[in-house]
Amino acid sequence: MKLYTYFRSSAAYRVRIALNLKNIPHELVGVNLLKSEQQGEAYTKKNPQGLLPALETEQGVLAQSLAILEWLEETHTDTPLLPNDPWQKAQVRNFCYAIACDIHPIDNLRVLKYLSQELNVDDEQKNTWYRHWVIEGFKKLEAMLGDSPFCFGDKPTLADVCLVPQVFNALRFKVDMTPFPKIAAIYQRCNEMAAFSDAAPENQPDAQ
Ligand SMILES: N[C@@H](CCC(=O)N[C@@H](CS)C(=O)NCC(=O)O)C(=O)O
Repeated sequence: MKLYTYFRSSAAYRVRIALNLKNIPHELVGVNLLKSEQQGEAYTKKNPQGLLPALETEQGVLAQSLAILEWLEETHTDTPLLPNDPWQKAQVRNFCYAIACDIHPIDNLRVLKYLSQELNVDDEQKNTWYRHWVIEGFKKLEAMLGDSPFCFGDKPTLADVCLVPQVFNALRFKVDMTPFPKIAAIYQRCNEMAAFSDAAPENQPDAQ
């Protein structure tokens, strides 16, 4: 399999973590978001949405990180990242969607670029926008967490897979994590595992 990725893409980071947790051999192919390579013909032929990540498989190319995660979960069952119980599974998905549908879309590159390039918002205002929506989202996530070592239980699930990249981004934009002790502790615990740390942006071949 080939994963089209950019070191700082948090949606690609989710898939990198899952591939590592499931020990799935794969090749990383860099697509530089700062050079807008995701909009070039070579890439949009594979993923018409022009966004990262995309996973090239024997069956074809799959995009949307959550669709990729679910497909990996169904096709590589040795290390499950979703609980068996339907109710618990729905809790994990609820947490994942809160990140991937409600936090990430309003803070990603094309939104921030539109704010600065089209609406002439300055860097400070742009960063305030970013931090505001992440902090609002993290308040809700913190309230959803119990006292388990990982988001839901004593081993990582897709909830942790989605949480870690979002926290990485928040720290990059200097979000104060003090009000979110549960999220911060889970982030630290996950990063003690090689599957997470190997997937971290600074450890990617295309890291700048
Ligand atoms: N919902 C999509 C989000 C994809 C997405 O927004 N990817 C970002 C990188 S994290 C991207 O390609 N941004 C390029 C752009 O905004 O032009 C997913 O989960 O895969």
